[in-house]
Amino acid sequence: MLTTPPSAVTDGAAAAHRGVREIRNFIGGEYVDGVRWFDKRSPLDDAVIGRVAEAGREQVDAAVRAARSALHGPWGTMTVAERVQILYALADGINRRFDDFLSAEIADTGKPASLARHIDIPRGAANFRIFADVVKNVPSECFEMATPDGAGALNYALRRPVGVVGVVCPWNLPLLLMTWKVGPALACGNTVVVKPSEETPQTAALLGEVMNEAGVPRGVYNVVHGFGPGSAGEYLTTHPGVNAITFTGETRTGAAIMKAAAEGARPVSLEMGGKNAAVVFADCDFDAAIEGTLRSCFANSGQVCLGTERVYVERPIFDRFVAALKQGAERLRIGLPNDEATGMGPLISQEHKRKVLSYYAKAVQLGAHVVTGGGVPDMPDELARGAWVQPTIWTGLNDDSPIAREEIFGPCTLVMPFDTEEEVVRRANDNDYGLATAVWTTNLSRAHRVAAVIEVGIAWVNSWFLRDLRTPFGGAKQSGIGREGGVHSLEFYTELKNVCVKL
Ligand code: NAD
Ligand code: 6OD
Repeated sequence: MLTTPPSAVTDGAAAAHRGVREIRNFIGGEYVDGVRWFDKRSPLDDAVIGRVAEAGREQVDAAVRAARSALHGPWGTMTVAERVQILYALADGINRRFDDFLSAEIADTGKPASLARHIDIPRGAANFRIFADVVKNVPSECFEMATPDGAGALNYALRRPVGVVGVVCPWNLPLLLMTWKVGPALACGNTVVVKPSEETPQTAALLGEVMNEAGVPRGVYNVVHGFGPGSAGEYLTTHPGVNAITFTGETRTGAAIMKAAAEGARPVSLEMGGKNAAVVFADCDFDAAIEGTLRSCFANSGQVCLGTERVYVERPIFDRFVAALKQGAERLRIGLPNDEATGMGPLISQEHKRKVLSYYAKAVQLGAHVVTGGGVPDMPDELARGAWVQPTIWTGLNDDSPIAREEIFGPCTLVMPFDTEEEVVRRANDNDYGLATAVWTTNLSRAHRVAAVIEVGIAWVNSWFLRDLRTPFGGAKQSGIGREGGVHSLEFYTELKNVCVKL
């Protein structure tokens, strides 16, 4: 029998003696169990910190049915103005529960509190507020038309929700990336079934409480926990009741989801992997380029899709740049989330640590010069089982190396020299991915020239991860399909309908 405890995460009787929390699915406005429990481990020390209720086909089906009936219920008949007020209430609700979201996100990811406090949680609120403003202000096109009888006709366009949207999320910025999809989906009048990453179930579950507090009708927001194949991810993306799927994660997962969506010809929006290049010209503001590159390589332990894993530096400043980057990386304090001095936390899991360390070993086998890092840091005994790795910088490999071609998703980067603008553009573009770049130069013409020809969805000049949520966001080549952000999100989350009125 399914139990319906009142809150997102509870210290259940079975688990309480270990200090372990129980994290449930959220379906039709209530917290429900699944078919089995799986463990959530802390990245800090690998201790079990949660038992998560895995949704089976039955729960996924119930979630999709709840979403469908909410679509035809009060949510579907609400005016845009009423929906906008609810979205503002959601943003306020996240802010009111700021500390709860902060501690849940930190527990799941191990990331520094300073990072989550300034980026992850505020963006969770902003993602509701901005899309409320977008739908409130977006105009509709209208054409007056002549007709043979002289009476004329009027054409206008209406935006209607696409229906039930499946939202499949990764673990690196859990609340930020989930609300980045849920915010616009709800703003456009859709209902959602969210499948958070198995590594980071807590903030999605907690958001259910805020939905109830904000008066969101039951069934508008649903959460099913679990894994990908043979679990909630597959059940959701193959469910015929899901009208559209929005996904963030690895490119090969996106490709599998695209195949699932082809059954039923359902639209997808895919935000996928990257192997992003920074391009540093000798005329850059050197200190700003170092500070920005340190952030783009090591923020969130390198687990940011927009992060830099290739740095091209113009030869006259190459040695000085590598020395300064090394100094900055070695100053990064590795530590616990709530220590304000912590600059870098652990990776998400033991499994991801093994993957990143396999690249550290491969780089050495391929003949890389390890400028700094390349292993695991010394940690106190109680943290020895955590997913800690050192920030790592390599030189001495070229563009053909797997280290320069494959996404590692860790705190590591390969620095390579270049001689001309034409050469660096060609080399930066010689990659299957095309998500983001950061160009560092004080030459305005060059900045515009390079930004225009680099094959990416986002080109930053003299900055990194500076986000205006009204802009198009997405990846070129194998980094993505479609754009979200501002009015671009409306293209995915609404059906445009032409109404033609003969006068
Ligand atoms: P992942 O692809 O392994 O998992 C993402 C989600 O998909 C998880 O919820 C997972 O359970 C689910 N999933 C896995 N297989 C599935 C399947 N066959 N069917 C349905 N669902 C399935 O990615 P991850 O390891 O969680 O995240 C890291 C990756 O995400 C990196 O490649 C990173 O670049 C990418 N990412 C991209 C962006 C972007 O905006 N482009 C943002 C963040 C992360
Ligand atoms: O800022 C965003 O809207 C966004 N989608 C960021 C993605 C970061 C990837 O890890």
